[in-house]
Amino acid sequence: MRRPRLKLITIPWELEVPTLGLASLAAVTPPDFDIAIVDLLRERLHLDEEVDLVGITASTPRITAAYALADLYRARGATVVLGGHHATAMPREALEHADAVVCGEGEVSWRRLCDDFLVAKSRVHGVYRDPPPDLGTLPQPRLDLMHLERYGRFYFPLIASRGCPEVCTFCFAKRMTVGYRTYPIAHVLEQVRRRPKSMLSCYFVDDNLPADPDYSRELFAALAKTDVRFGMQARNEFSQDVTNLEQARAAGCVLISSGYESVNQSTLEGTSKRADVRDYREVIANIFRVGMLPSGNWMFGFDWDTPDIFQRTLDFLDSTDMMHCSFTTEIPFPGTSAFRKYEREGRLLTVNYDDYVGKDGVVVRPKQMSPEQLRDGVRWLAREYYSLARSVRRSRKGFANHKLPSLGGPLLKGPAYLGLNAFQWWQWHYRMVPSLQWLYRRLVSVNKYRFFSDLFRGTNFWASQAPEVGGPAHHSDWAFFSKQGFKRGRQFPLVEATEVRAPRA
Ligand code: B12
Ligand code: SF4
Repeated sequence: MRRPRLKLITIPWELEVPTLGLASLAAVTPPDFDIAIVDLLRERLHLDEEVDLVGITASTPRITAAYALADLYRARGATVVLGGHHATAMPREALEHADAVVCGEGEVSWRRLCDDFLVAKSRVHGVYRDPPPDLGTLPQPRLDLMHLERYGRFYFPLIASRGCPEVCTFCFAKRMTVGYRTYPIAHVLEQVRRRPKSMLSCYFVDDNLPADPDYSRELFAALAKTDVRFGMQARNEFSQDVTNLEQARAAGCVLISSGYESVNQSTLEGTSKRADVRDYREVIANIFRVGMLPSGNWMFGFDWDTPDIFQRTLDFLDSTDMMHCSFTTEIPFPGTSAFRKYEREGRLLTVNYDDYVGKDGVVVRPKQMSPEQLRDGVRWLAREYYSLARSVRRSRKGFANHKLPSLGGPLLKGPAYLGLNAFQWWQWHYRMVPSLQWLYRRLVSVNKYRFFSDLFRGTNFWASQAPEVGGPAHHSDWAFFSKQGFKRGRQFPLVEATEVRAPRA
């Protein structure tokens, strides 16, 4: 008898990084299965390949595509399971497209589900919700099942902890997991050891890696004995203590990304961020001084934000050494307390998940400005921050800081910082400038075809199969993936409130 075939599929947002979630599930899958992990933006999915069990992951802005794919596989007789953040928030909705939905951290439920499947596929149904796994017993994620050579060389995912002890209103972390738990340090070191040598740097996907100072001290001491170079996410209080930063730097940390969220103290308090904006300047300067890149995430459109928030943020950034930023409107993801609040107040402009993209997409009616002001304010800020003059200034500062790392050798240090800024510039401008949108569309759709082995794998299901099985009549890969607004005229629209349909939790 042939072994049951399992496909684990991710529908990423953009050309991103290897998905650790699916690699973690693959690691606990019983050996009875033939497993393949497919990243839909990295390779072609041949729908006619025989498959018995399909697991699909997608975040909210890709969930509509995930549902369509799930419907297709079910129509073809496969058993379909959905998991991840969105499915956890909306299990009943997800169950309309799948035989089973796994809520929260997946390992324990997935193992149980696979065992059910091996007994009889009809046993796989309904919502699986189990206690989170003991991180000390988890095997190494099976990243070897992904085509790692198809991803960039700067981001190999590592993980040392799960969860976050904080309770920010817009964040889903507390719904996904219980408290904050850490992996044994030996497990992390083994992840580091197994990374492909072609990877120039790694990234810890942990929400807040150094949430437990004792653990992080021990981890950094152990990492300092390796040659790994990495980025991580840390709350800003970690960076107030220069000793912490020096330990992280000695361990190989080159970038600290923090959710500063706002320069408006009322916003920090209103969203339970538990931070003091007066500390931010010192925190950013500390990171830079120790020789790491400070990267900041900023959100706009909260109830306490007035139209001057954009100028205030730019002034703040100009006066700091912040090297890298991401800007977005507030996106209340389903399952968060923010989502429930806006829903109660009737302020959600849309619950079409394709619009929950962030950046300049407005999905909530702001209190103290119009939706247009919010969208244009974020765009203005991104344009200004990534203007040529500011990019050059930041790159020069980076070049002059002798403690900062130089990817590719000292001569390439300046160009590397310019490249980082140019990349961010591009990420914003292809959303705002129609000709760059056009170019981006082409780049994404041809991406899959640059790999010789994929050229002869037959058609991808997005191209022709969907209408045949009653799925949505999309005519090309791109048309399907671009639903959320890359089509001309639909670029992150300000959707009218009439489009609201009630989501089911
Ligand atoms: C690293 C990261 C990224 C990276 C890489 C994403 C990737 N390809 O993995 C980058 C920077 C590219 C990124 C981008 C974005 N991200 Co992000 N990201 C994360 C982060 C910090 C870690 C993800 C991770 O690797 N976790 C570790 C693994 C082990 O856990 P996991 O992925 O959750 O998988 C477990 C379970 O979810 C479950 N599971 C997952 N899938 C499946 C499938 C099946 C079948 C089953 C059974 C179980 C299952 O089992 C897994 C093992 O326990 C999370 C926050 C977090 N801590 O999870 C946010 C998070 C996932 N991102 C989020 C968002 C919104 C985005 C963006 C949309 C942001 C934007 N506006 O551009 C994009 C879109 C990404 C996409 N894939 O479409 C949100 C998702 C919210 C939501 N409701 O969907 C999160 C939760 C952040 C937050 N707190 O709000 N992200
Ligand atoms: S500190 Fe970060 S990860 Fe923790 S709850 Fe707040 S936003 Fe989420």
